[in-house]
Amino acid sequence: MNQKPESGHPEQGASRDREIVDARVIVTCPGRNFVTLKIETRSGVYGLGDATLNGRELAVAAYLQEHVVPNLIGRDAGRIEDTWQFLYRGAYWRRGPVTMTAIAAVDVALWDILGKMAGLPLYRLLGGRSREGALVYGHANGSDIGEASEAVGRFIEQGFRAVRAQCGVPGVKKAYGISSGRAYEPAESELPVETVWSTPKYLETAPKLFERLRADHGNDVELLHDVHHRLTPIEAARLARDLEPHRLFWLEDATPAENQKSFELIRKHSVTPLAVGEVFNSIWDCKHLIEQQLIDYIRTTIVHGGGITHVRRLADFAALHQVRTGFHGATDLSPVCMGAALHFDTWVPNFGIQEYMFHSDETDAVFPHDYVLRDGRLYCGESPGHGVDIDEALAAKFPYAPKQLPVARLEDGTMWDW
Ligand code: EZ4
Ligand code: CO
Repeated sequence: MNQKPESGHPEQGASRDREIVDARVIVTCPGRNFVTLKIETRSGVYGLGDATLNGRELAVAAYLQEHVVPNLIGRDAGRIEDTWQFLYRGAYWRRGPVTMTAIAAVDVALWDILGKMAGLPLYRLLGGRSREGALVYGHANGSDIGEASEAVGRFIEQGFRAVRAQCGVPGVKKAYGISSGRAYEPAESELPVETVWSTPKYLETAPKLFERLRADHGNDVELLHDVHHRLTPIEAARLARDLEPHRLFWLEDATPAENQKSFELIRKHSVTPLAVGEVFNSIWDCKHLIEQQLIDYIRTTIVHGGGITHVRRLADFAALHQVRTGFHGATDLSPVCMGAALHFDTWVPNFGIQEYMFHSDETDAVFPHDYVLRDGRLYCGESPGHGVDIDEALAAKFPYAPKQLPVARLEDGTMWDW
């Protein structure tokens, strides 16, 4: 594991500079929990990787601390591919959200170090710029259709070209995606909040929301919607068909995708573009979906998909089937993930869109970064690496606070998908 160069090898000096001498897991809660891995080299250059898995933060922290960090000390930080293979192929228990988030943290930190040592922004290491900025979509929501439409209007006024819209469902307490004032943060309490779900009521409301949005805001703005895994395949097919006249950019997570073939049913009935994959962790979770062209956008992003090394393979595979990227970008993904994702978005040829919710001021202060939002697009910076840092002294002032995501039950009490 400690590949020591032969004495007299020309790389010896450089390789000694790249030796990993420290790796630390930093858990902080500036408004919400984040887990960050900081890897330091003998030369003093360090890299950061996001390791946040919403509601399961300490599982990843322990995986890193107990099982990964001891393997990192003494390794060459420049051997990114070999380290990835060591952590994935070398682990008998592979894949799964905890493992793949831990691997992602190491991988992104090593790419960050490579960029800093080369003096190059990450997108240039990947192959250079394919576009000036990454089209993003914001999150508009309201307790009813009227409020949701006003919220969409506010996003358009701010310069957003694409907006995700969610609204309350009459008769449903706490529908997915509806905030009470502040930015939407679903992980609210130490034990899961129990929400109630009614598919018939939702299927009544959702098409009316988009009919109203097109009437109020016209056809120029791109509109998106997240079903959040609540429908069966045939119900999802009906919703996709009912939404067709309103020309969505995408319909997200229309049905759970453990059974990838279930999307064949939706495709048979509708040309509404489909997005899937924020809960996926590897290429194997979407192989059939992509090969059979059952989806249009793949949402698996860097932090939960094994880092840049694996998501790059996934994006290349998707490109062969004309599937484009649409990375998850909710606030539970830290600015470190967002920074890395934006460099990736700047390079990846088959880019579609990037999700973006504003982080709190406290989060932005803990994670200083150089990406900026302008006219509905996010632009990565030019500083070496991914351009996101951590203020450790400030992070220490926000101790971890246990919080879990809600659960959903049908009106008769049956457990459902949240
Ligand atoms: O519920 O990130 O598209 N965005 C989403 C998010 C997810 C949260 C879960 O941690 O579905 O709001
Ligand atoms: Co989603």
